[in-house]
Amino acid sequence: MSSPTLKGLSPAELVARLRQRDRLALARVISKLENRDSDCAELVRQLFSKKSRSRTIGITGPPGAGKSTLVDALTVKYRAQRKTVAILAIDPSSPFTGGALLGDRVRMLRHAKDEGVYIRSLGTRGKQGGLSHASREALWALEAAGFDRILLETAGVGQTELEVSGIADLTAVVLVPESGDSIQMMKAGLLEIADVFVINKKDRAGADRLRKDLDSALKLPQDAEAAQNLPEILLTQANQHEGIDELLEALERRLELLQHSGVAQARRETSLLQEVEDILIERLRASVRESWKTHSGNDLKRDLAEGKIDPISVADLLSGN
Ligand SMILES: Nc1nc2c(ncn2[C@@H]2O[C@H](COP(=O)(O)OP(=O)(O)OP(=O)(O)O)[C@@H](O)[C@H]2O)c(=O)[nH]1
Ligand SMILES: [Mg+2]
Repeated sequence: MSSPTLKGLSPAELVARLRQRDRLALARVISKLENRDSDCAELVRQLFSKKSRSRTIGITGPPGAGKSTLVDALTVKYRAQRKTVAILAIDPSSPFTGGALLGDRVRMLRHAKDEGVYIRSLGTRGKQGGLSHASREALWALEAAGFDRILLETAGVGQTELEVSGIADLTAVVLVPESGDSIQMMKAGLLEIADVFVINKKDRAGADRLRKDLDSALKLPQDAEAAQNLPEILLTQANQHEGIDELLEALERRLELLQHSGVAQARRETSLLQEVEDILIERLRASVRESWKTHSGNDLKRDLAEGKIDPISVADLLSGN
């Protein structure tokens, strides 16, 4: 992945190459971000400096729903429109990084020689805060490299997906007829994050039923503005490339709508504020750990364990209050 010709390049030089679409430089930069390399801060400064015309589409949903198959099918369509595509797969559970999972890799082989497609996956390495930082920053790297569309795939349904949906311009939630009833989906927070719903595997029994359930769940009493912006529901059979044209059109329509209504800008701002907060919280954590060392930390820990002092008083002492 790393090229000898990149050795010794400064962050500014690496990013300059990345902006020229040098794939090795792009891969190198993302790896450094993922590994929280000491160059990270400087890389981010360099990456963040320019406005981007890239649009990021988050694709999320339960394991095996067909997200990767959809991403592949969408990529084919975007390429037919001469749009460049970056695919970023975020796998919170996987310790493996630097390449797509095996099945995906086979499926993606068809794009291997296409300069207009870049595929990358990110694991979390179990570091706190690692996922959100690395994934946000990796997106900035892909934006700096000028991809028209960035497809961000996240596996599973949980906190990570909700978090990741915050960094995409638009989130498509993929469900399958087996996904269960709409009440469960509401509980999982999916209704709130979805801009577009995809019911994939429409060849299976229950797709229409799910569409009806979803439709009525979405139409529960809403204010007039919300009612106007209800997410569209699309049915697809991704492995046969069925319904993909309609899905792409719906995604593009929604991107346009979000752009014009100012929602896109508001989301970006919220995401950036969140990033600043994450950075500050991480720094505070580090400084808290440090203060246990510098003060009479061990004595305090013992007193706390023996009930001689309460937690609030310990915090006051550690923070110098
Ligand atoms: N019957 C049917 N199978 C499909 C359809 N779309 C995808 N599949 C199959 O479903 C399986 C899972 O597809 P993936 O695209 O890997 O699903 P995924 O959501 O990316 O899975 P994870 O990344 O593991 O969460 C594969 O065997 C696909 O071939 C469909 O529309 N109908
Ligand atoms: Mg997948």
